[in-house]
Amino acid sequence: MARGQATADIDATGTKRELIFDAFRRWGYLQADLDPLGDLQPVAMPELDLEGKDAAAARGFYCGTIGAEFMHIPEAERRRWIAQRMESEAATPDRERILERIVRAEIFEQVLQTRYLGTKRYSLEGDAALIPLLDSVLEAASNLGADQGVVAMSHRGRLNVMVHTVGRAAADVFARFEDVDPRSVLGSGDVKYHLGATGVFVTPEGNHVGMHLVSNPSHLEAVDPVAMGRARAKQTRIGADGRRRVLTIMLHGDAAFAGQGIWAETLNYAGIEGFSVGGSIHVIVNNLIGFTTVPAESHSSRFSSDLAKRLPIPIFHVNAEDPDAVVRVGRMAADYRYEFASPVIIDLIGYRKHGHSEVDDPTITQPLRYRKIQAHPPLWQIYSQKIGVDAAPMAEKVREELGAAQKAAEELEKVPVMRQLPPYWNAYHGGRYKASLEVDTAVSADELAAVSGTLTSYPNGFHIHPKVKKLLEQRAEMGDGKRPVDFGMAEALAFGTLLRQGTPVRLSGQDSRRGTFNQRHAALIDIENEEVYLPLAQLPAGNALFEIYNSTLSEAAILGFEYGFSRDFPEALVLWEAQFGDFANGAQIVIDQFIAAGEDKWNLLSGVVLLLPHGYEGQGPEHSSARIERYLQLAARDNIQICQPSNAAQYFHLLRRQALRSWRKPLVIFTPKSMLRNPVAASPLSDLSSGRFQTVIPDAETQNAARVLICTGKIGHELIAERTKRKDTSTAIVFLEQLYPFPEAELTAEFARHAAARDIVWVQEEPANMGALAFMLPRLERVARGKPVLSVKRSASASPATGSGGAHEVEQRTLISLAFATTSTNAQQ
Ligand SMILES: Cc1ncc(C[n+]2csc(CCOP(=O)(O)OP(=O)(O)O)c2C)c(N)n1
Repeated sequence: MARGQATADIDATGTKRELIFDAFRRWGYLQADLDPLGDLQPVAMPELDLEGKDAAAARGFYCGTIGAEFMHIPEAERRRWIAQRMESEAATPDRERILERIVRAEIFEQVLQTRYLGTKRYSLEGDAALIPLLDSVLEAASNLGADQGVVAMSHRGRLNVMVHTVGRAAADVFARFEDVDPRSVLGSGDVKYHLGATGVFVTPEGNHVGMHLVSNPSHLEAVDPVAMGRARAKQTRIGADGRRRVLTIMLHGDAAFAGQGIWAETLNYAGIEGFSVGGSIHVIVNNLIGFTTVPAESHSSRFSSDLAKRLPIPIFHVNAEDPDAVVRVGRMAADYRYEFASPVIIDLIGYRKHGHSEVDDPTITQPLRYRKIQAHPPLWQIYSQKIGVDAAPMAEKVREELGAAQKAAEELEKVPVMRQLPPYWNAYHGGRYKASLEVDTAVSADELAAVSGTLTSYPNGFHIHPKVKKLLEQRAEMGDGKRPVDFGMAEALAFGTLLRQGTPVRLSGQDSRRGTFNQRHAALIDIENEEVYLPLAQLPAGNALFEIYNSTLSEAAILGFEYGFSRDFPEALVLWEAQFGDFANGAQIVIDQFIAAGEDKWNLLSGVVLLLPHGYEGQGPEHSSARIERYLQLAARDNIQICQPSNAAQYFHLLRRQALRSWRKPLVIFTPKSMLRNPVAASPLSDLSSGRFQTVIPDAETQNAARVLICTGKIGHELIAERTKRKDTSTAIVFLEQLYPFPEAELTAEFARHAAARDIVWVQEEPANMGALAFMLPRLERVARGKPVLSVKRSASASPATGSGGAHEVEQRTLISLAFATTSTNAQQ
C-alpha cells in the first residue's frame, strides 16, 4: 500500500486520529528501534504506512527505543493505562546516577576479566543497562510499598546483580574467585554463579528493600517456580499486605525464556488463586544469542518473549543502549504491577560482549556479529557522551574501589557466606539423622474424636452429595473407634490434628481436593449451588494456614512451587501430590537439583512431602510404578526420607512426624491406590492414639521363622493372604516402611528374632532393574551378616509393567508363589 493511502480511507478527523494511533499501539513495536547492533530490523508493516502529524506523533511514541505490546490485553482500562504512559512525555531521569550505575556495572566485569582471566563469570557487558533497570523497578516498587524483593536469575550477570542490586560487597564476590581450602567443600557446595545471596537495596530516597537472590541450579528456568513459591510463602507469612510488600523479579535469558517448558508452566499459574504472587516483573536479559545459537534457531517468532502472550499481560521491548528508555520502562512496569497485580515482561535487548562464558570464542560461530561487537564502545562511554558528562574520572574511581575490594578479598581467611536464613528457620535443622530427633506423634482418642466430628460435619442447609454423605458417616464411625480408620481418614486426621496444634498445612496436586482415587474429599461441594466447604479449614488453632488446591496440569512448576513454599514456611507441612507417582518424572529437575541436592549444594533445607501413588494393580506401564529406584539412587548422607507406609496408622504417624520433628528433610511417600480401601490396610483408632511411625513392622505372628520375606507396601498384604491360605507358620513377613534412611538397627533386631532362618528373601513387584532391589540387596546382606539374600521380582524390563490386566494377574500370582518356594535358589522368573 502506498504511503498515505490508509489515511485517505478515513474521513472523520477524531476517528482518524484514533485509528492512526490504534495502528501504532497495535503494531508500532514491530518498527521500534530495539537492537543496538541493528540486526533486528524493523518489519515492513502496511498498517503503519501512514503520514501526517498524527502518524508522526504516534510513530514517535511507539517506534522509538521502546516497543510496547499491549493491545492483546482485553481489559480496556489496562490498555488505556499503558497508552497514556506511552503517549506522555517521559520525566527526565537522574542521568548522572544512571551513568554511575552503568560505569559500576561495566567496570566490575572488566576488573573480573583482568584479575581472573580464564575464569567463567558470564559477563553482563552488552546488557549492562540491566542494573539501572532493576534500580528503577525497585525504586518505583518501594515507593508503592515493597520492602522485600525475591530475585530469580541464571548465570548471565549474576555476580553483577549480587553486588549492585542485592547489595553484597564486591569483596564477597571476589573472594569466591580466590582459592579456598578444598577440604572445606570436598564433594559438596556449588559454583559461584549459582549461589544465593541476601542483602539490602537502598533507593536514592533511602528506602530499604531486603533482597534475596534465590540459589539456582544450572538448569535454566528451573528456579522460576521455586522463586514463585518462596515469594508466595513470604507474602502469606505477612498476611493481607504480603503482595504489596514482597515483589518477585525474574531474569531470564532469551533462549531459555522461549525454550524451557518449566517456565511456560510457571507463567500459566500467574493468575491462579493458589499460586499467584500478585504479579511479578520479568526481565529477558536479551542478547539475541543463546550460547552459539541465534534467535532463528531458538524460537519460531520474532521475539523470544512471545510465549508471554498466552496471558493478557504487557510486554515492553526496550533498546538496552538507551538507558533513559530503560529506566522509564522499569518504572512503568513496577507501576503497572502495583496497579493491576499483573505480571509484566521487559525484553531488554542488547548484545553479549564476549563468548557464552569468557573462555568461549564467539567469532567461530558468529564472526560477523562479533566483528561488530568488538568495534562497539561500552555503554558507559556511549551514554556519557550522550548526556555530556566526562565519565573517565568516575570509571577510574570505581576501578580503584574494586581494586581495593579485590585486595580485601585476598586477605579474607574464609569465603563469606552470601546468604542468611530468616529467623523462622531458627527452630529447624538438617544434617544427619539421630534417634533423639523423634517426637510423640500419637493423639488422644478424645482429640481424634473431636477432630473427626469437625471433619465429618458441614453447615446446616449444606446440600451434600449422597455418596459423600455416606463417606462422611463412615468416617465419623472411624473417628469414634467403631470402624477401622482407612488411609483417607488417617490423612484427614493427621492434617486436622496438626492444624489444631497450630501447624500450618498446604497441599496441592492435580485434582487433589477430591483426590484422584475419590479418597480425600477435602472440599465438600454443595450439589445445589457448587459452594465449597472445607471442613479442615474449621480446625486451625492460632490462625494456622490451611490451603489445599487443585493444581494446574503441571508437575515441574507445581512441585518447584511447593518446594519453594516449604523453603520459606519451615513450620508447615507442605505437600505435593502426583496424580500417579510416575508423573513425577516430569518434575525430575526439581527433584534432582533442588530436593535431593539442595542441602548438599547450598545448605538449604526443605521439609516438602511428595505423595506418589504407587503399586502394581494391572493398570499398565504408566500407572504402576512411582519409580522407587530413582529416589533411592538420589539418597545419600540422609538427604531425603523415602517411605512406603503399609497401613493407615503408619501414614498418620509419618505425616505428623514430618511436621513435628525439628529435622527438615524432604519426604517421599509412596502412597496407596487399591490399599486405600483394602480393609487389611485400615487401622484401629488405637493405633493412632498410641505408638509412632515404625520404620520396620516386625512380624508379630512368627518367631524363629525358616524363611523371612522382606517387602514394602501392598505386596506385603498379598504375601500375608497367601501365607494364611497356605497355613504356613514358618515364614515371617517383614514390612520395610522406611527405605531411606535405611533402618539398619530395626531390621537387625527383627533378623535376630529369626536367627536360624534358612532363606532371607527380598520380594518386590517391580522388574529386576527397578524397585528397591539394587539398593536393598547389599544392605540386607550386611544386616544378615553375610547370609545370602535372595530376591523375587519381575524379569528385567524396559517398561515398568505389562499393558495387559490378564498378564499382570499371572505375573502377580507367580511372584507370590515364588516368594514361598521352598528352594533356596534365587527365585527369578
Ligand atoms: C535446561 C538447560 N539446558 C541447557 C543448558 C546449557 N546452557 C547454558 S547457558 C545456555 C544458553 C542460554 O542462552 P540464553 O537463555 O539466551 O542466556 P544467555 O547465556 O545468552 O544470557 C545453554 C544452552 C542449561 N544450562 N540448562
